Formats: sequence, C-alpha cells, structure tokens
Amino acid sequence: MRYDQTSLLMFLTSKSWRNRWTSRLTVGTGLLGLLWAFFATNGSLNAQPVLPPGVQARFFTTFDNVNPFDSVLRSYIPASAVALWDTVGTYRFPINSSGKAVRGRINPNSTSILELKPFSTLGHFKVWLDFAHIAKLEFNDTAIIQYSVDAGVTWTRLLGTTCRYLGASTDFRSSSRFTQFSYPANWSPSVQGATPLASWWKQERFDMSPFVSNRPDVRIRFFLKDGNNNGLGTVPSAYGWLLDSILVTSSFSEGIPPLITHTALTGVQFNINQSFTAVVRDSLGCDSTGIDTAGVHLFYRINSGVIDSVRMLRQGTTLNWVGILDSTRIADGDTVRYLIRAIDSSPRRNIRYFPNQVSLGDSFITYVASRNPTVVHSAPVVGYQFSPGPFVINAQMSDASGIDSAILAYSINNGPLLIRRMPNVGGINYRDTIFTVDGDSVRYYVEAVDNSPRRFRRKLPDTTAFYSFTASGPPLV
Ligand SMILES: [Ca+2]
Ligand SMILES: [Ca+2]
Ligand SMILES: [Ca+2]
Ligand SMILES: [Ca+2]
Repeated sequence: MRYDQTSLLMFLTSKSWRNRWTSRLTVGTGLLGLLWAFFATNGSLNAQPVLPPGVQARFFTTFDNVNPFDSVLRSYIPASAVALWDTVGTYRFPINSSGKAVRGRINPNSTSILELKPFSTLGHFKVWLDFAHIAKLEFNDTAIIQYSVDAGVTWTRLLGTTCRYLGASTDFRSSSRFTQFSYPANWSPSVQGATPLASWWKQERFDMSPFVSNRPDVRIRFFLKDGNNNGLGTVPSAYGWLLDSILVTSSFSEGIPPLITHTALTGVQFNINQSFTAVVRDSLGCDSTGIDTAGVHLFYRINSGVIDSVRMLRQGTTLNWVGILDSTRIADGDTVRYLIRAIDSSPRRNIRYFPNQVSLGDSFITYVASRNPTVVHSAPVVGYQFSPGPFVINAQMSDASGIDSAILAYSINNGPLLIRRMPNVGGINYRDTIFTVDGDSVRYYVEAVDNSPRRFRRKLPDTTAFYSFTASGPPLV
C-alpha cells in the first residue's frame, strides 16, 4: 500500500487510544489524506489517529483524561513561575471532538516549556512529529520545537527546512519559529488581543528521521520564550500557544519503491551483443533514499534456461543504468526473456520490477537475438540495360555473429544456376561482376549466410525468386 508520508496523519476514534502516551500500536488502514473520524463515547466525541500500515505510535496525547499532563513535563524559567501551561476546555483539536487543549503562556522575560516524556525509536528509521496548534503570539516572542537524544542534556531546534518541516506555514519555513504571523490569514496578526477561533487550528508535521531515528531516548519539547520583556504583549495581550493532539509516529523505513523507465526490446530482432539502458531513480519527494548502487540488475532467461542476472551499472552521475548481455551468454537466434529489478537504499530495501510484477519472474520482456542477417541491395539491375555488360552487383551484408558467405546466384539465358561467393570489398560491402554478351538475359539473387552455428540466411529479392535483366538487346519500338 502506497501512502504519502509527507501528508498529515489522519485520526480515527478508539477508546483504547484516549489520551495516553503509548508505543508500538499499529493500526492497519490505508486511508489517505487528512481525515478525522469520530467515535461516540458516553455521549461525547473523541478522535484518534489512523496510521498507515507499518507506522507505529511512539507518543500520543490529547490532554483529555483526568490527568491531562501525565505524559508531559512542564517547566519554567525562572523556576518560580507556575501554571503557565494549563488546560482549556474551550478549545480542542479536532474541533468537533470532546475534551481539552493546553495553553502556554509567558510572563515578562520568562520561558515556558512543555516537554514530552521520553520515548524510543530503536529499530525505526522514519520518525514524524504531528501536532495541532494556534500560536497567538506577538512577533517578538518565540515558539519553537526542540529535540534531545541525550536525555535532555542538549537540545536542538527543529528548523523549517524543506523535507523536514512538512507543515503549511511559509513563515516558519524561513524563521523556524511560530507566531501569529505564521498563518497571517487566520491568526489575525493585526489584532493582538483577538480571541482564537476554532477555525484557526493548524496541523503541523515534521519529519524528524535524520535527527531522532533509531534512538533509545528521544525527547521533544515545546519552548515558548518572551522576547521583549512584556510576556504575551501589552494589553490587550496575546492569547498564548494552544496545543493539542501531539503525536509521534515511526516506521522501519520509507516504503516507496524506485522508479524504472525503460524502452522494451520486443518483437523484432536485436543484437546478440545487446546493451540495456534504463532510467532508474528512487521515488521522488522527501522520502527518497536513493538507489542501492549494487541493487540494479537485469534478469534474463535464454530460451528455456534458468533465470540468471547481470548487474546494471550507473553511468557516472546520470540516472542511466546499463547492463550488457553478450555472446558469452547469448547465441545467434536465441530467444531472450528479461526484466529489470531496482532496489532502493532504504532499510526496507523497497523493490521495483520492470515490467511491473509482484515476484521476480512473473513476467518478462521477450525478443529474439539477431537471427537472419541484414542484407541491403539498393541498386538491383533489372529490365533492359542498353549495355552489353559486364554488370557490377553491390550488396551490404551484416549480422551480429558475422557473415560466413555472401552469395551471388545467377543464370544466363535460362542456363544452370551459378553460385559465386561475393568478395568482401571492405566493411559490410560485397561486390561481384556478372559478365554477359549482347542480348543475354540474366536472372540473379544475392544471399547472406551468417556465421552462427545455425547458419541463418537471408536472400534478396525476398518476394520473388530473381532479379532479371537483359543486356542491351534490340531497342524497344
Ligand atoms: Ca484534546
Ligand atoms: Ca512578549
Ligand atoms: Ca524509496
Ligand atoms: Ca545471425
């Protein structure tokens, strides 16, 4: 099942999920897009996330149970500050669910920190943070998210980097902090004291994989700091930072297989020494991990033999990969069946086949390695020639296994058929001469015999038995 891991998670309701931090809970569903489903419990609606296959929750809270802060730590600088993080019953996300959200505030020159209790991401190489919020904060104050992988000794800020920040705030992309200017169309930055509306909720998503994947102790904190010694601003001061539905999920690996573009060699004949080119890349987008450099192969089957393979090699820094089947593997006239397999460099090693198939060998592309030679005789001698001769016959003959014989067969005046070997006059060019006298009528054909063990042949003309001409002769009247 393919899903876009850069999109926000969906939520569905389930009582067992209600307001607790949890781990290794997998919900098998393949729904796509942003979706909240609701489940009525005791007359109230609760919402829970729907996770794509293979994705597990590492941390989840909606602050809705009787101990809404049981999965987080609240701290303040200076430490004497209290109750600057508290629940509010007038807001929640999803907006149609029941329960509460938390609201963070700051005093002048103070910092308020909401820290998630530690969780492990061991064995998983993709990690995402999702949450919903309204940052009704003046421009000089700072709402940021930090993480620690050393038990809280050092903290690093999450930036608005492409492919790391997956939310919709263009402001955060450049500033890496949230204020009321992060969503200026919704968060009413021109009215500092405006009361947030339910419609202001925004969902954010961070791909934290490069920073916190496969770690035994991961901590995340929401960090709200006064930047201008006035707390949330002069009266009417800003509302603060509303947060809800904080969710950390992980999966073993990105799950999107590579892409292969290839023009199939089908139907007609191809060379015995055949190179195969394919454009191979990992899936586009932020989850691309690249192609395993030893992970692109051409699998082939000669006639009814077993399946074998050769590696395809990347051509420099291009996306072109080339594999070669040559006469050490293929004989003239063989039927070749082949397919291409590419593996990405993710931990899961996602696989793509061309032609697309579930298991290796389900389907092949089929072609015949060069069998009959190629013969070109572009200037056949036909009709009345108004010359007593001799007549020069030119032909080009080629074959993947080489030309064993170039044959000129002719008869004069319905006499016996004379078979001659045309001398090679350089490259693929063969030439011979038919000697005639005035009035002779001549029939002839040319034929190439290849150098394969089976001595495949091709003659011209291929539709009638002979070319025929008359040397000079009486003028037509
Ligand atoms: Ca809630
Ligand atoms: Ca302030
Ligand atoms: Ca991939
Ligand atoms: Ca041949």
